[in-house]
Amino acid sequence: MPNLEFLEKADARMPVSRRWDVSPVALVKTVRDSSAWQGWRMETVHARRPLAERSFQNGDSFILDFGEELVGKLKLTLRSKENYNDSPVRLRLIFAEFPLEIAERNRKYTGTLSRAWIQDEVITLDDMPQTYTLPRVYAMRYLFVEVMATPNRLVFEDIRFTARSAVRDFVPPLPEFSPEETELDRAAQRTLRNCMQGVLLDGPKRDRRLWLGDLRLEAQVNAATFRRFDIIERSIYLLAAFPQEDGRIPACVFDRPEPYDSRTFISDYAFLFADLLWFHYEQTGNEKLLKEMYPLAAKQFELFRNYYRNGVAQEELPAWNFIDWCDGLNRMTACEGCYIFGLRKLAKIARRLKKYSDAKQFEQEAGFLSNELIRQKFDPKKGLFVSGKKNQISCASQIWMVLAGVVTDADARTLLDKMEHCRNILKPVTPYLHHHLLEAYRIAGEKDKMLRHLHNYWGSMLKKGMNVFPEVFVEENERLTPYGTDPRINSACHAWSCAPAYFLRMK
Ligand code: RAM
Repeated sequence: MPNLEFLEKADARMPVSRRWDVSPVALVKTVRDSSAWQGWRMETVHARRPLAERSFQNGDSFILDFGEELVGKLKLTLRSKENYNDSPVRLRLIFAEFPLEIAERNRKYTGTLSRAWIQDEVITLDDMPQTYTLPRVYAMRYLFVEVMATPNRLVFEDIRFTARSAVRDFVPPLPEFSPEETELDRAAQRTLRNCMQGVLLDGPKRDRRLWLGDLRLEAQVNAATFRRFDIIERSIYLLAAFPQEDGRIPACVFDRPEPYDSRTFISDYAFLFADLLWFHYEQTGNEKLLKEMYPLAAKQFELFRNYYRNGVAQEELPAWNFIDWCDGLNRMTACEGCYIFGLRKLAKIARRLKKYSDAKQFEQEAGFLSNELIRQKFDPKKGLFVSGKKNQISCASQIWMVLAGVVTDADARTLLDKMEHCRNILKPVTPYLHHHLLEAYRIAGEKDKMLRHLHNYWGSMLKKGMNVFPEVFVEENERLTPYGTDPRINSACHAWSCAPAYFLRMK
């Protein structure tokens, strides 16, 4: 049974959806370009000529650029050149976040997630003239239109996109931002804006749901930009409304048509719940929420405490352990880092709520685990932490050892330096883990490295032509996808990648 009180509180925080109309800014075409993202870019054909001045016949197609990625609904106003409609009009539409989705539209789909995520439609319209709004919400910058069938020449009187989000306006850049920083900030804010719907979505194209781990990072960027704490609280209440029978907090929930649970659980996300709460408290002072959520946050550690009784787990935790979408990553050390990191935040919450003996117990446990990790998992020769039976070396382990405070200050700086210069190390795949790398640099007092990494990693995305930041980005492997072999399934606007708007404001 869901917690009805929390559901009611979530309801009370339902944001108003802002709407605004956007017209296309140019007619474009796809062009092969080895320097562009995935080998494709859009080239302008006409910047100004109104579409209504032309007419189209069977087999014709065109692509519109709306200037930036938006989330919303498409409205078409159509008429036939002659007023005699012997048969219906049939159109093929593709809504694209990035050029490849249109350029490679006819390739067989080879992804592992449902093909229904791919934003293409065939629509059939009987009456001309008519204005038609497609029922589905799309995330797109480019629209491909193909006239599959028309009884006579077809005119597109008007094509517009009604964008939607809980926020409309970006917050201004800081005066000291360089032009590139302003652009990084803008793309990051756009990414977050597009994901700010009824809840904080992971991505508006896919999966369109609220994930706990994503929310935690979105909450950080929100605090530095839009400051819509109502939506953060709504999201927290929704997650907390659906604990499993043993008390596990879901890794994700659905918001529509009515909130419901996914029965998905991710151990590291669950440990980080305490940090999400503490961060929200620091921003808002909402102690009531802390009190309401404390038992659930504490429960997540209780469920796994036994696995860490010897200081280091002997086997993988029996759950989905995420950390990053990196094939072959051993997640044991990083997960323990998340456990300790979360536990320290839980101790802070306990102290704030005057639960002093709980706080003390959590602090002691975190201290014990930290010492054991250094004793059992630190390789003094390499100067790096290892993970799993095969002593795997990954960036993920080092990042989480710093974040968990297992190593601090000069030791943390040395560790991050060793990590940077280690040749055979497993690197992060998602902006999610890269966000944590920035955070590790920040708390180790390496602000220059933090900014350098931000400019390198997110700056390359801009150079590749992105105006929002994606779910996965590995410069050397542009077609990488966590879901099979079809990059069209990837989400190009994924809020766990909006880090720049947060870290740039921390200088
Ligand atoms: C994917 C989503 C989401 C992430 C999970 C683990 O389905 O992209 O962002 O939190 O995986």
